[in-house]
Amino acid sequence: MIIKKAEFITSAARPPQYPPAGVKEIAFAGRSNVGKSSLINLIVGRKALAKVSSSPGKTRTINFFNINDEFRIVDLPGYGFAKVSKAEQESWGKMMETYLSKREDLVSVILLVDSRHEPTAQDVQMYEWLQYYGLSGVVAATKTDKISRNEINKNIAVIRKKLSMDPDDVIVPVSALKRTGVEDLTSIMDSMLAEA
Ligand SMILES: Nc1nc2c(ncn2[C@@H]2O[C@H](COP(=O)(O)OP(=O)(O)OP(=O)(O)O)[C@@H](O)[C@H]2O)c(=O)[nH]1
Ligand SMILES: [Mg+2]
Repeated sequence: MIIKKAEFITSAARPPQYPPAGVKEIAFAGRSNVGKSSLINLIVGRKALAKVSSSPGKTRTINFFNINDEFRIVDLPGYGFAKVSKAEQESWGKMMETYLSKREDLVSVILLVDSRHEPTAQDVQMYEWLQYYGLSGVVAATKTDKISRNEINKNIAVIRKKLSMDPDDVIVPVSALKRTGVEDLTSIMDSMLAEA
C-alpha cells in the first residue's frame, strides 16, 4: 500500500452525517488512549491527520479519512474512558453499534489493544462482537516501545489467550513512536481490501 493522498472527510455521530456510501472502509477500534489516532497517522504518513491527545477521550465521534481516493480509514472513538457520564457512554454505544452493524461498506475492523496489559473486559467484548459480525480483521498490540522484546512475546501470548484467538488469527505488534509494525499492518489492509 502506497499512500499518495490522505485527507480528512468528515466527523459523524449518526448515519445521515456519514460520507456517501460506495467506498470501502477499514475502521480502527479500541480503548481510549490505546493509540488509534497515532497509528492512523503513522500509516498515512501525516503527523496530525487524526487528532492525538495526552488526555484520553480525544476522539468523540466517528472520523472518516479518504485514502488515495480508493478507500477510507475510519477512526472510532475509544471506550473505557473513566471520565464520561452514563449518558455519554450510552450515546457512544449507540453510535458504535449503529456504525459497526449497519455500515455496508465496512470491510474490516482493526482492534487495538495495549501490548503492556492484559485485555480488558471491554476489549474481550469488542473482539467477540466483531467476530459475531464477521468484522474481526486483525489485532494490533500497541506501544511496544514501552516494553522489552521478551515482554512483547509474553504479553502477546496473554492477549491471544484472553481474546480466545485461533492460531491463525493475526496479532501485529506496533509502535507509533518507533514506527514499527506498519508494513505488516498495511499489507494486511491490502488483502482486506482485495478480498472484500
Ligand atoms: N510510547 C508510545 N506512545 C504512544 C504510542 N501510540 C500512541 N501513544 C500516545 O498515547 C496517547 C494516546 O494516543 P491516541 O492516538 O490519541 O489514542 P486514541 O486511541 O486515538 O485515543 P482516543 O481518541 O481517546 O480514543 C498519546 O499521548 C500518544 O502520543 C506508541 O506507539 N508509543
Ligand atoms: Mg483518537
